[in-house]
Amino acid sequence: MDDTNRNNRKKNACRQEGTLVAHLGVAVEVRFDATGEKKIIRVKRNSGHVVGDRVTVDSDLLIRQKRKSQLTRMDARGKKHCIGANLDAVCIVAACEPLPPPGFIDRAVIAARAAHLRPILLVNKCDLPNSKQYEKELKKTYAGPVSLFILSAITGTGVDRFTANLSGLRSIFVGPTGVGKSSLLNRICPAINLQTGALHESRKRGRHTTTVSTLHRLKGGGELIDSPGFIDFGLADIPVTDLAFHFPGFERSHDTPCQFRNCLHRSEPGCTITSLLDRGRISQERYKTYLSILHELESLENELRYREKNKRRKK
Ligand SMILES: Nc1nc2c(ncn2[C@@H]2O[C@H](COP(=O)(O)OP(=O)(O)OP(=O)(O)O)[C@@H](O)[C@H]2O)c(=O)[nH]1
Ligand SMILES: [Mg+2]
Repeated sequence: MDDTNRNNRKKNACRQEGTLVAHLGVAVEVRFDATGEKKIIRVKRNSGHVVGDRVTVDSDLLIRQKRKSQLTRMDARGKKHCIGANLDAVCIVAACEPLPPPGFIDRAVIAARAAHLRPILLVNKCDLPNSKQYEKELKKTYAGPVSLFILSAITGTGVDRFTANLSGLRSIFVGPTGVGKSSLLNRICPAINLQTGALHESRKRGRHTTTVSTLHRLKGGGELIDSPGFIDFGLADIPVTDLAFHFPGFERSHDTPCQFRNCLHRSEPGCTITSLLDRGRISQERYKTYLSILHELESLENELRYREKNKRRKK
């Protein structure tokens, strides 16, 4: 073996492939494929790495590999956040206490579908007396096109039925603070023992107990990511003409395209969605919600266009 080959072999020996399993701000934790061992590696605060990223580690240098998929949201100030990488499913956790902000579930379903991920709706805290009415409302709106599970992290109701669906998938829990994401993970895998936090007594809101996203292997196969709660699930990079396709409640329209490819389903002729609405096959409530999200996306597109124009003018 000549010197170059020997050096290359040495180099490759200290290169290891792995998965980013926790993001700690200025450091990340990587789990190596070959040994299963974990190592903390320092990174810049805004490195852009997220839990689920595939990485190559060369001594203390971290090289991120191309992502197969990612889930992104936009916060109230218009900043985009990648929440997880190389995912298969997004488990949207909701509860009757604290209730998610209006539109949260719809936006989460749309963001998941737009990223080619399977949305799963989890209605946690079914042991609470006021859960029944909430479950009924969510079932009416989402059950069918979106897989929906009613469960309780406290009593364990419905948890096995849900976890039977996770094998072989990498899923992420998303939801507002206090809905019970970490409690559910603890129920699924008691050994993980994540910190959970009681709701504020008077306002019945969560306390942002989880501050770091972490990826966990499940006994029955599959992986689950616990993430910190957040309330703004702004949609990022979804063209207005794609919105209806991802919108929960419009699935009936998928088989019959509208007359115009760029139809926004307001008053265009030959529109499948308004026709289904007229025949009562799409509910007024779903249509109204669609229009409000459409309006929001249009305003965002206009703002981005305006900013681009200004940038070009300044150059
Ligand atoms: N009654 C009832 N309470 C629950 C259930 N699941 C979680 N809780 C309670 O809800 C509170 C919040 O739970 P967490 O698991 O910390 O919620 P989280 O969604 O992880 O919150 P963040 O980490 O802040 O995003 C805790 O007091 C839990 O005991 C449930 O199924 N039923
Ligand atoms: Mg938590």
